[in-house]
Amino acid sequence: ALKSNEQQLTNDVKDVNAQISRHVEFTLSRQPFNVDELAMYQASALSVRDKLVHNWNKTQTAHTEKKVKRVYYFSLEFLLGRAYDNALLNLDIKQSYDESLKQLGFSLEDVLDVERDMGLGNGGLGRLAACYLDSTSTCGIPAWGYTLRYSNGIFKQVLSSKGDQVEIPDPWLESGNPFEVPRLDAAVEIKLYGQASRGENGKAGTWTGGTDILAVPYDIPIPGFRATATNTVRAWRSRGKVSFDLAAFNAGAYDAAVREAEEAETITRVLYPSENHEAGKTLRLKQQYFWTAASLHDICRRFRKLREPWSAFPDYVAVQLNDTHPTLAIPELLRILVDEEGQEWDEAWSIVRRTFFYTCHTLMPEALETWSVDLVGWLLPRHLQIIYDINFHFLADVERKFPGDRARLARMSLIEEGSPKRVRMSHLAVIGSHKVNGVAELHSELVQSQLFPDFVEYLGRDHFTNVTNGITARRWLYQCNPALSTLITKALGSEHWVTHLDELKKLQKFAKNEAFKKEWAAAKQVNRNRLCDYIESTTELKVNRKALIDIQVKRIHEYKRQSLNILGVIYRYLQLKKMSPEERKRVVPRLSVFGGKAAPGYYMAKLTIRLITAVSKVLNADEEIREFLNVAFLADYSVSLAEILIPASDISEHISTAGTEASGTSNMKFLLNGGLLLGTVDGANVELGQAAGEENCFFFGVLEPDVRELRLRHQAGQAQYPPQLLEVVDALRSGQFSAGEGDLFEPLLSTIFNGDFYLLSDDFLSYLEAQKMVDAAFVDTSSWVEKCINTTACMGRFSSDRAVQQYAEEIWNVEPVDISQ
Ligand code: 26V
Repeated sequence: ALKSNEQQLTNDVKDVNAQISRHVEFTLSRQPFNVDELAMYQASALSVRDKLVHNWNKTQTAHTEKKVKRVYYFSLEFLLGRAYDNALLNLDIKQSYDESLKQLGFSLEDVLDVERDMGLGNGGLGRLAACYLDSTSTCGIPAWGYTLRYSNGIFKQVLSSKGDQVEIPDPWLESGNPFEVPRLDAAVEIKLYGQASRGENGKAGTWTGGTDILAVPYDIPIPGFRATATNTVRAWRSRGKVSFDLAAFNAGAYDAAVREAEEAETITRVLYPSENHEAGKTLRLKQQYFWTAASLHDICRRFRKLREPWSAFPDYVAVQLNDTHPTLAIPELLRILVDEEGQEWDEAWSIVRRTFFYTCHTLMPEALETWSVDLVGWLLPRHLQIIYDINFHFLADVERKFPGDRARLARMSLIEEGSPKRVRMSHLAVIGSHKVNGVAELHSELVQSQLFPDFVEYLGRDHFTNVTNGITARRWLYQCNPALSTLITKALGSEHWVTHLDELKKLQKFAKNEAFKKEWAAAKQVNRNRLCDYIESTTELKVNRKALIDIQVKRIHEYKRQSLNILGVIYRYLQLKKMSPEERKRVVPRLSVFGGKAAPGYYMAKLTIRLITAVSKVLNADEEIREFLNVAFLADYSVSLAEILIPASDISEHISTAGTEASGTSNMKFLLNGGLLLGTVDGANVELGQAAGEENCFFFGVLEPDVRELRLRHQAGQAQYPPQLLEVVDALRSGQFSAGEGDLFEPLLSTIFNGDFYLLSDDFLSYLEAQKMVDAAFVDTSSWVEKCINTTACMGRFSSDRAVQQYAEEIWNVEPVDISQ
């Protein structure tokens, strides 16, 4: 019989050497003299995977034997970044590998650098999914992530010589991925197109004809920190059902023979690179259905093995919908229950509503998904019937509760009337779920008052709740910031804080300890130097290493207001120019760092990048000024680059117009790493300020309740523009930052003078004031460091462990499982 190979997994250096050599010889089929860094990465990573697989199998066996309830996190994006270093740390084997690679003639650091990021996401929403899976494993919560295995992740960003964004494809799988396991045996068939018929009075309907596509799962292990529990991200790849059409092939029509397979494979060929903007593309809808149908197929197969009645489905299955992207799962589960499993409509609808939970991640109207009825009917004819049937029952019920209120019916309907008619995915997600949550306290309030007020009245307040986002301290402190982590562990006496982040509170008693403060500042300097080295090796800049490092990194979007930041930089520059050399010496030197991608079709975002790079060129060439003010735009912001940037900040900027940023999560990461917050009263900034103490943050800007009124004032042409802003605008219009081309940035400037939807002019002065306070505070190093320590000490509640435990208890009703017994 087959036996476990556990004894081959020990972590003594000589055993690790042998494990790696075995993979070099037998998996890679290479000769020992022919091993380059890539081969060493692959062989050593595969040896790490072996150890993960061992824990992984134990976990899955325990979950199956104990018949536990599992949570399934449906997310079109999982921004996992790199896996190798994370696995080494979580398994506590980094030292063995460091020593082993040394003995084999390599440096672990260089080998880790070979790995490409898993860039299967755009930004906050995808990285949140990755943090949450990390926490489910660490906390022992049985969980699966379900997503798509895009062969091209988020594009690589490079800058043209003019300073414009250029997008390059990211074929990240080109040299293989040692951290995934293909499960060819678990492939499923997914249908598209075809014909549908309704059953009589709520009985089974049919869906026939159409095209069948194969969904092949690739599994990625997600290890817990120092824990056996290892959950899974299952990523589906689309394939043609037969690799080609044999009849066509035999008739000599070779290209026609492979066309259908090619078309099928296109579904998972690329991640949509836009955020907060509805693309409305057929391929995106195909992705959404392909993914949710394959995932539900998997979940139902697992459930059937339990031999329980379908009414028990929600006792074993909780599905979290990460935004509206997976909403088709709702009609798909209804279809399975009614058409395939013979359940009555009412019973099936009740099962559906106890299974799903929906997280809303935005307030932007343009990011709320709707799909044209014609497109849905063509691609998914049976699902369109089911959506209409849900709507029929739903509107009848609304009519019973609010008789005669036609306007309300029109507002709430799943179908938006118009030409073309459209399906409102968020309405379907709200009524098809057991609970709806926003991602920060302020956001959850606005979800109820601005997005779904009718649904709050209809379904009751309890249908809506808040779970403030969180981040994993494993990647976002322990892994990315060894200098500070070591100091914290030394001060607190153990690594317990890594899984119990509230323990950071105990750092408060060191906040006035001069020796500790020195060490804290030294750790920060290590991280600042690492970033400065990176900047000097990737740009033409020579940076002042004593400068205050001010960072804004996130997707480029008008509502996030990178433009406010860069206009502030220009203002600072103009003031420096007016000063005498003596006066300048009293100014706090500043390094302003920007990073972030613009959606390829987002003109204003791309122009913002051009503005930042243009300003950077002028400032950095100005010999009088450059020791006092530098601007760096770092290309290709990614998880790996964030790991270098976040530990190095003195302040970071989170300056969205009040009421536009749902939460933000990098704000939490920066503060956890001992940087201070410069921000508006928006998203999770509010709670970060409450936790850290407002005396330790720099807040500015108008408040959310005033935004409406201010926008109306702009529309009425009654707005005031501060002279400081006009001074900056004049400089830009003079062509000073665009080689004399005075109208280059006019489209950006004109949004400020035409409606100023994001209220730049209203916030400009208070932004400059806040920056002045930053400078003043930074001069007093001792009290600055104290603020930093006290801030880090208060970040416990922003742990994703807290967030997933809250989901598990208050929403999913899923319990942690002890794998060891
Ligand atoms: C929407 C769309 C619309 C169609 C085209 C592709 C696409 C891709 C993503 C999205 C979702 C946008 C919502 C989003 O990313 N929200 C962010 O979620 C973070 C995690 O909760 C939160 O911290 C950010 O504030 C929020 O902007």
